[in-house]
Amino acid sequence: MAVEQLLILIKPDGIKKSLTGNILTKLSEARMVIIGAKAVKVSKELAEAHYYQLKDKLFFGELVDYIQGKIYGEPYDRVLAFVYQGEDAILRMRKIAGATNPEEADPVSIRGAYGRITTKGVYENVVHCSSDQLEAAREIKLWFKPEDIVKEIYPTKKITVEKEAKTIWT
Ligand code: IDP
Ligand code: MG
Repeated sequence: MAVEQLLILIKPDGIKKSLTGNILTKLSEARMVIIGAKAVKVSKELAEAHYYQLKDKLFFGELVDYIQGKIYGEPYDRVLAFVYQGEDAILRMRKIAGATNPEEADPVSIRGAYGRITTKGVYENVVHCSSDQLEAAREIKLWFKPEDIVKEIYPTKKITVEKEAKTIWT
């Protein structure tokens, strides 16, 4: 058994349906720990980078709109992003999340219980769950900065950035 990290996203349909609590409760059955958490307004660039492997699919445009929450608008056009860590985390969390197609997913899984297929054919399946360790590392580095995670899970380095505009509290 290996300790793994993975990225979980509560997608905009999960936010819209007010399912955050239900989803986190369900995921907690796996006894993993959360080592990073934040709300993210997803840019087109981030959405396309996250789903780059699906860029040739016919549903790619709709998928990018979906993860950006375009069809829901304010205040649902965002996702909640989590980094979880634990023994065999990926396999165990994907089991709780359920199959990609919500109609084929175990009805007791998150996607089976709460997902739907839209009339446009997008699988609105409520959560994203990394599929393997390589993808998890790529996704976690895409969504989180090293300082946003309470543990150093991947090697880091220090760089000095000069004259970079930064927003701070007034
Ligand atoms: P996964 O989320 O279970 O890892 P992926 O194949 O990585 O599944 O697909 C990413 C997301 O793209 C899915 O979660 C779902 O929202 C959407 N998607 C995948 N396959 C289809 C499809 O055949 N039709 C419509 N949407 C799909
Ligand atoms: Mg995937």
